[in-house]
Amino acid sequence: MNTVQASPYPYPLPAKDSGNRVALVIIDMQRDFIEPGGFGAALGNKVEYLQKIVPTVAGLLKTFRELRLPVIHTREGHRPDLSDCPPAKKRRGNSTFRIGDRGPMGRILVLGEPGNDIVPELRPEDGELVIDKPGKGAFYATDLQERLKGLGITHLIFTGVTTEVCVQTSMREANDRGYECLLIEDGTESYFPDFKQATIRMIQSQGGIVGWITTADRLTDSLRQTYG
Ligand code: C5J
Repeated sequence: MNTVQASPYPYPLPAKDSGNRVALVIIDMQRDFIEPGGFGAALGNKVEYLQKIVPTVAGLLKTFRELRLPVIHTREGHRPDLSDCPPAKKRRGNSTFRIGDRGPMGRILVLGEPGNDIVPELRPEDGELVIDKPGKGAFYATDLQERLKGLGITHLIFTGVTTEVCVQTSMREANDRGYECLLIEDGTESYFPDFKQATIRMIQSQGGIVGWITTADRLTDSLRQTYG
């Protein structure tokens, strides 16, 4: 069996012709979180922290595309009438701009606005799944589970932002649904470095209660050996 060197122990990859598949999940690498003037910045966060993982995620995306393995992008956003945004979510934060308000990149966290776009370096290609999600978790109020089932995907590799909010929530949702989940340590980031470290410790604790942790290089080596 092919594995990825990971913590707390090696992560098993599905064999090439087993009918089970591994997919890359890129969570919310949107301008709203990563560039100045978006939702993240409106909440008082330093967006530069998140920008540094873009090349690493771009490298993984290239590998998955070369090996013809499936890729899933998510975007957190709401309908223009905000009918899918609970009032409690809109009230949160102590910011000048709230969800639906007009900011420098259009209406904050609203589908179709410039800020809702995925950053150009990671722009989805035709054939890649793009899941628009109104919540922090990628499975809540989306058809992600049905889409994964349809594609025979059983193993999910998580990257994106922010580690302790949308990435961790989505990974826990996936773990509860029976997916084998692996988080890429250098392919995820938080506005709070200690929150990222705490999330990594939580995931790999108790024998990998929520999944595994590895690095982009380790994953890439194993993917090329298994599927190249
Ligand atoms: C947040 C996310 N932090 N993508 N969203 O509100 O993590």
